[in-house]
Amino acid sequence: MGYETILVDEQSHVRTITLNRPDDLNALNERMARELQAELAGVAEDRSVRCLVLTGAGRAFCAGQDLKEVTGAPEPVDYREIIHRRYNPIVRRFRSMEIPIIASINGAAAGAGWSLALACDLRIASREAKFISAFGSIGLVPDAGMTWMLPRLVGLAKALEISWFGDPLTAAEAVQLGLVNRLAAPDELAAATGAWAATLARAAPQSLALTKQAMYASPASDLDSQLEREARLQGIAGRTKDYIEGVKAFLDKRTPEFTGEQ
Ligand code: T3D
Repeated sequence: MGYETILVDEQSHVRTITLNRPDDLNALNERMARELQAELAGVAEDRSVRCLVLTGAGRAFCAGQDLKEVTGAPEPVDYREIIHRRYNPIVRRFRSMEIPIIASINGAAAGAGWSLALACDLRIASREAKFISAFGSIGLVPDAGMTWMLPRLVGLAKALEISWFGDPLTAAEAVQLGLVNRLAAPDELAAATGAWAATLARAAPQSLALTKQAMYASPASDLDSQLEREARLQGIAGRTKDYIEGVKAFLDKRTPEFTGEQ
């Protein structure tokens, strides 16, 4: 499929989606939201993809909603409807996809752009990246899942501080707060992301998927339910060919070759 606002690349089972409106710092417009949704739907169906990377072209990751698109509209913009149509399906899709999703944050992540990065499973950032809530500065409420993810990652008080004051966070601060997993020098980000993604793409797909399922279920779960969930998921993992391969490779003292076959 030909896209206008995103680039898609695939190497060794790692699909990379690059937000590609660099002149507007990859701000999200209607077309980009639609193209992103279409591509994600394709990835979700494609069993050959074992890891997804989301990044931005140029000097920013994503500056959030395209403010040039919404200003000057003849009618007041119905943000509730826009959010239902554009952002929520993307965030829900990220959460329901079984494969690991890495945000490779090459520069500024603002507003819904930062929310998208938070909706990914893991984040690696350029040391020069910065994170700006941006919603409050223009009189809006954090959206695209930010009020769900931020308190879970940094705690309630810090989430409120970030949202109310809107001060940009540096990449180093983001790591310290647990918002970003790893940092890389700007010119090493792509390679570091590639190496990280390749490792995940070689791992046992069912093990990754079931682990993702268990981890995201955890905050809303009590201990007993979570113990039950672990037992149920382990029952599934323990019946996979990859489990047999993993044990065999260990005993043979070799690297396992996981296929994701049931
Ligand atoms: O609509 C809804 O559905 C409601 C939901 C909203 C969700 C949201 O995301 S609200 C938050 C929207 N985003 C922002 O408020 C962030 C706005 N941008 C910035 O604060 C800054 O651009 C950055 C901190 C991200 C980067 O600053 P800087 O100094 O490096 O770059 P700049 O000079 O501000 O921007 C460069 C260009 O990108 C500039 O265009 P120009 O003047 O060269 O033609 C600027 O207008 C454009 N740009 C940056 N952000 C956006 C944008 N264009 C459209 N929309 C943007 N969000």
